[in-house]
Amino acid sequence: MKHTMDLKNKRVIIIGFAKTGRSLTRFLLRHQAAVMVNDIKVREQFNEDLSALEREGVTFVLGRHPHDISRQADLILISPGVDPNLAALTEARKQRVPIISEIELACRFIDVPIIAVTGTNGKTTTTSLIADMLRRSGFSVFMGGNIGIPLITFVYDRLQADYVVAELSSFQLETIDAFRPHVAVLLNITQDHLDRYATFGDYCAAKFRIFMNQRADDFAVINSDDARCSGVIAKLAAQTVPFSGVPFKGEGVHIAADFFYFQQKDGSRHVYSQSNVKLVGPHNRENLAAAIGAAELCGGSPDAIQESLDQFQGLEHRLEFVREIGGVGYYNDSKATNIDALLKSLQSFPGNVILIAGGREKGGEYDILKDIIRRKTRMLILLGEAQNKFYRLFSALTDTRFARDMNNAVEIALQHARGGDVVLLSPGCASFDMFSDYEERGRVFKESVRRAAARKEFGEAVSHE
Ligand code: UMA
Repeated sequence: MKHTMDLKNKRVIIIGFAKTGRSLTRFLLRHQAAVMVNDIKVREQFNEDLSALEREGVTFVLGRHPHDISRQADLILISPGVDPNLAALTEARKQRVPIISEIELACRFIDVPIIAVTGTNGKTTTTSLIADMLRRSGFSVFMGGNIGIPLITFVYDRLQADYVVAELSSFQLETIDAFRPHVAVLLNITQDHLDRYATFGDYCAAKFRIFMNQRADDFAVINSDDARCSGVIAKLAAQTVPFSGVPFKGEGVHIAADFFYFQQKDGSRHVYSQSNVKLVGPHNRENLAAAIGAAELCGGSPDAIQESLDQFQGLEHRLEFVREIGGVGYYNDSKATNIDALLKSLQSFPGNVILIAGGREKGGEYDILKDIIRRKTRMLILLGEAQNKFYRLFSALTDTRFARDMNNAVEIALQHARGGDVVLLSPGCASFDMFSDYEERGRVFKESVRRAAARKEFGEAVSHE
């Protein structure tokens, strides 16, 4: 899909200087653009010396987003975390200065097929599975995007690959223009990021942009059991390849009790066994089905796909088994940053869950959790800014406690857990009220569990003496 952009001597403003902004800066300097970086943070908030980049010609405008900054630009590149409705960007649109995302710029320089994965939940798991299935099939793969590696690094580092597999967020898709994945995967859409979008419809519309430049020789792998996702099928130019728990005619993946069936256009099938799959929960069945569909469309070999299904261990912070203490399983699902992800993690256990939840709310309808919290939790331990709201919503349904911090939450869980219980960190909220990100939150949880286990073992050793 390569149609390169001439950046030499172009005045380019990068808004946001973290992972994306840094990668873009390096890339643009190499292309001899005149680079200005604009970030709301002040200089002292950056843990690095910016003067080396200044010596290379980069101008930093820090501490605010000046309303008229676009007057000095031919192009604006925004980081995903920056809201495109900032006043400075509204002004830029008036000045007709193009505003694009990093993935848009990257795709102009990528000449291998892109497999793009979006959805509210399951993106990282599915992206990693597709990359794994294709690698096991003998292809070279670059994996990047929302997963933490900006796509532009593939271009900057002059990497070679047969496929680029990209996890994409709605934020990244908001400001694409020509970005066109050969295979676009839409996993599910439920409420999330309602602190950024005015309506749920706006959030869905951002996700659907993944399909907007696809053509008849491209593929859309879509969860046809999700009404929000399947509603878009009739409007697509690409060939639809659904995945579903309900059998259907035509090309796609059908999930049955112990098998996945990939049905080809001619009606013939590849059958995949689920018996050795390690990922738990119904949502992971959907992620696996989507990955099979994408890998099959890219020429993945059935043997390699089955091997991946059997061996893929799951990812850190996603229903990650931490350890057992006294017959109680501790699970880290810190990546569950929205209501639907919390719902899905509770669906993955039969019951007797001591749930640690809360953090910074992102909006949405928490009421959908009431029934499952009543049925599956023995105790709810609350953390962070959402504590009071969660208490109001759920304390009548289960034994509910407040925790001061993660250590205290784990301590309370340890005191009350009985053999056969599950202690589950699945916050249903963002982490930014107490941690730098969900990964730090997950690591602190695991460290607290490790310390609790050591204390318990030590305590037991003492009491035996
Ligand atoms: N900033 C401003 N003005 C603003 C907002 C932010 O100047 O109004 C500045 C901040 O001060 C900071 C920088 O912008 O210096 C942060 O930019 P960013 O939030 O885009 O952070 P990056 O490090 O570039 O990370 C982004 C994605 N972050 C977000 O979408 C919030 C990363 O996804 C992604 O891995 C990375 O690009 C590479 O593609 C993370 C994420 O949380 C994992 N994604 C959300 C999610 O998964 O729910 C969508």
